[in-house]
Amino acid sequence: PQPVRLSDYRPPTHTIDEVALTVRLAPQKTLVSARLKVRPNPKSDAGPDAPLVLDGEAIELRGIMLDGVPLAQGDYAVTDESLTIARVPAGPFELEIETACNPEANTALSGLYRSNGTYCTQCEAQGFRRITYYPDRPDVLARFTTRIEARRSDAPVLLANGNLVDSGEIEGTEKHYAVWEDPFPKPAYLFALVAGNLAVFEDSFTTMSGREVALKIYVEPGKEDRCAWAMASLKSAMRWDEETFGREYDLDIFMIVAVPDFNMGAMENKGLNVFNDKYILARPDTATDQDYANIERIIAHEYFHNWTGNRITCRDWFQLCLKEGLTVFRDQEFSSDVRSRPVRRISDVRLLRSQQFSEDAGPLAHPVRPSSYIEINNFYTATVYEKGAEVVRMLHTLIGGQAFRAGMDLYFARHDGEAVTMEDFVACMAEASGRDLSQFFAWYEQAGTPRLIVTDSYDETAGTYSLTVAQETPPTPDQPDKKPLDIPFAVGLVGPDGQEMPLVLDGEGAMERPVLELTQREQTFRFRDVAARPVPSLNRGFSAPVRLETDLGDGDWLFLMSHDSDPFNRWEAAQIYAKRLLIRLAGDASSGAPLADAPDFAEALGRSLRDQSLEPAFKAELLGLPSETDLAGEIARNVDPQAIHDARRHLQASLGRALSGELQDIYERFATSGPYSPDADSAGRRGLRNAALGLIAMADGERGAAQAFEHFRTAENMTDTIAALSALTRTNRPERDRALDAFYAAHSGDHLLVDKWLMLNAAIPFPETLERVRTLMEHEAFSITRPNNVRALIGAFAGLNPATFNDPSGDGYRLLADVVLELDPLNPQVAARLSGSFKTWRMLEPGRRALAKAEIERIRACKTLSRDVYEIVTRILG
Ligand code: BAL
Ligand code: ZN
Repeated sequence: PQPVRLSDYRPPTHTIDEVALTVRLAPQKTLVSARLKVRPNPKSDAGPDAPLVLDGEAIELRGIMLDGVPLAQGDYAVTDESLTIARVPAGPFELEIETACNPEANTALSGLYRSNGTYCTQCEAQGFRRITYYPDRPDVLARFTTRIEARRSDAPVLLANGNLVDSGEIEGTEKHYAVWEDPFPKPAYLFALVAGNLAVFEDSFTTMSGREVALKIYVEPGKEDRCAWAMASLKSAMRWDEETFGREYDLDIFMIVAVPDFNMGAMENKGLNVFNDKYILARPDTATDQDYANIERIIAHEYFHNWTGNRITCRDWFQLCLKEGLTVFRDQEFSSDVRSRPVRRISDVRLLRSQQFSEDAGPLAHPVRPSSYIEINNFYTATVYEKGAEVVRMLHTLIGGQAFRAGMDLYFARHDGEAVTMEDFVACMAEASGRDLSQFFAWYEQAGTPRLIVTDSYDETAGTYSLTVAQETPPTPDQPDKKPLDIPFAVGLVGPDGQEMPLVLDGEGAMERPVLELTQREQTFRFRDVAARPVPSLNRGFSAPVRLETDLGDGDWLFLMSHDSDPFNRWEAAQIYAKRLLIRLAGDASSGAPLADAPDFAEALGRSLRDQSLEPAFKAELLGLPSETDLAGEIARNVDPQAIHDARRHLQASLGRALSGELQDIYERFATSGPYSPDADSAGRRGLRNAALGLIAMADGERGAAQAFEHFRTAENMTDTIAALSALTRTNRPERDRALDAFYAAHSGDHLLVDKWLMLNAAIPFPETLERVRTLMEHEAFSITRPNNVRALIGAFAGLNPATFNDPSGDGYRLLADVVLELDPLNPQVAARLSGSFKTWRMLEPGRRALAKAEIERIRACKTLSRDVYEIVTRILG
């Protein structure tokens, strides 16, 4: 397969003004008639005589007419990927194309498919071409009218984008129809159609200008009682976007459909969002606090796309971060406002570190705006999404909130209805702030996580304190040399008494905002009026997505953990302390040396747990040690995943013992009674209590497991049930399987809970899990064609269970490769994502490295690989 390059971008030869689709649904043969109003694009450099090339894949062409005249076979050429009409009129013309597709056979879940009997579509990035022949690229924006026909008994509900303009029976048949009209021009990737037997949960929203919008959430019948939280989240997101960005919803109806089989989390189709049902359905007895928070976040994310993505879309797929980075930033801000800002920041940074930093440090590293791809679906990555959001956040920090809002207003005013680039977005920010952002732009183009090396010096006599910051971005594939970046570096100085010291820059005076701007390879900042040697608090709030290297010692981190006024950096200090400790312990575990306890760290944690000024959710985050993946990334060479696991277990057990008094006290004090509420405070209290339980269970095998089992037995909501089970899965005690069996027996009829059960099984960190996972693949609860099943069992095994996945026998790698090869012909997108689990193979110690490499090579040797998997394994092998 050939790569597609950003530098080869050309405007489309033709544009489409209107699309009238008629979709006659049938499980194995759906007929699609597409009437397109086409005209040559005056902006094309190909001239008006250019042939018309339409994309098409896995569809059967049944006929074409141009301006009402059927085309003969010699007038056009069809390949597996396209339909070309060599001679088309130099002015506007109408094209009518008849095609057929097979939704039932569509296991790739791209285009039109069936999920548990419901017809639904997924068109981003390039699924529309599996429905009809079309210029399937985001810079072709057309108005769509969609007529759907189906047997009423099969599909009583017929939905598409926009407003319903007609519906009725088709006389003489058992069929009915509905016609939907979307007044907003859109690219094909935002097209959606849903049809099936669905129940609806309804509400309404009055917009800031007083318009009434009907809100409808469609779910499988019987699940209407699990929609209230999604609806409340939607209304809260709609209000927030009005208040924060002045953005009002634009259609009279907003619909969400929840389906069980979906490649992604959700999709922002215009007026008709389609969701993986795990991000819609919630009841206290079926969903955890984490599920509730995810639902709120993802509902908001998809809703926010209506302006950042739909009204203003991407010129080409290289600009994916234009909508994704910006929309993730918006959903982060939303949760920060409606929940706790520091806690959301911590969870975003955890995600960034575990997913994006590891991506950026290995063979799959790519810039936030990539410059080439083989398969665009492989670029829905942590880099585009999470680092993309960090880049927007840095812009916000550099130019300030007011200028940022002015930049957004300008962006919406200038580009509404257009398909644009990152340059267009950044130009709005530059104009609104009056700043030159050309150096900043390198964040979009340069891959790799920058390292900041910070040294300091204090001159007691002069009362000055200097920070020298050097920046360095490591080489990444195709980018050996890096330019210095424009980096907002938020800092504070903490005095020996734990108080914040003033920041007075020598020669410049008191800093208005405590943010240094790094633009050179090395810079020194000198502060004056510094009465005593401070401890620097660096990169506050994680103002830049960088790795920090400092001379600070263990004592400094413990000091910051107790005294930093920036809550994020209090947490960060604990993480860094723990990371240093764990790396030492992993070294000891590897060499068979005894593993020491950590009384100083335990004492500092104990102080924080007793600190009444800290919120429970924040304390729960303090108790969460850096992940095994993060530690592997820090060690970076000759990684022994088992030693990391042993070190982390040891530290958890040791903290559990040292803090047993505090932890039991929390466990008892935070016991709740009364009805469950998903609000952030209540969730934070449960989170802290469950984090305490996790350490208690690690500290004392027998008593801990008994307590966790009792927690499981008496749980009154799914949050506590899952917390008990995850504490038990980390033990090797008989209570674990008793609880898992009881859970499955109670919930085998609920696919979302079955997925939780699969995930818990896959995460058991002992070698027997290899066999367990293979056995579960044969279980009635598992089907390889259901992405949620695959992610829950195989994704969790490879992603959440590093010790077992990296078993020294190589069996974990073999299992993953077997699944990738089996899944690839069925669902290449999900197979490719799974194959990405091999991305850190080069960091491993030589034995495991060789075994992993052999399995990746076995995948690559397959002659019939999809483009998706081919691209990932080729890049991984380098
Ligand atoms: N556009 C794909 C799903 C999402 O990021 O919202
Ligand atoms: Zn998105």
